[in-house]
Amino acid sequence: MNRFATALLTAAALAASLPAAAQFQKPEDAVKYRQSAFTVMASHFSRIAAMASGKVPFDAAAAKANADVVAALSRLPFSAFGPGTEVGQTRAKPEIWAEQDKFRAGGNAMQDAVGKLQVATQAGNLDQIKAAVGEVGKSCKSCHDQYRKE
Ligand code: ASC
Repeated sequence: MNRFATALLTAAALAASLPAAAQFQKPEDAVKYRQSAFTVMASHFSRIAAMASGKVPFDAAAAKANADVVAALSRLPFSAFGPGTEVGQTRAKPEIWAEQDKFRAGGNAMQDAVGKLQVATQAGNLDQIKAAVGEVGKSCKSCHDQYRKE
């Protein structure tokens, strides 16, 4: 193999293994991205939580629409916690990067709980939605307790 081909293959292998941070031009962009995803997710989750707690009347179609948004957004933040994105004044604790597998497992648990919430809203059953909201809330809190500064 000539030197050019070797260089090309090396570049391709490198590109395939690029850290998630490479999806962002600057580490600060990753921070903004993940914070934005969590902010919008929390907004839509809180609309369902308000129905579950009786603060606002139950609207099955709205609950489902909000759960769909939460489910889509729940998949976004974790690629933005890649190596090198431990920057800026944020509440993200260094443990996120020290225990990446454990952190990611917490994210998976949250996504699973959100999936169950989505199913509950598809059924339009308020009792099922209340239970699922409780489980999603627990999954949020679990990671916040471990990985988010006060
Ligand atoms: C929310 C929200 C969170 C979680 C958490 C649950 O609505 O914004 O971060 O629920 O408070 O304990």
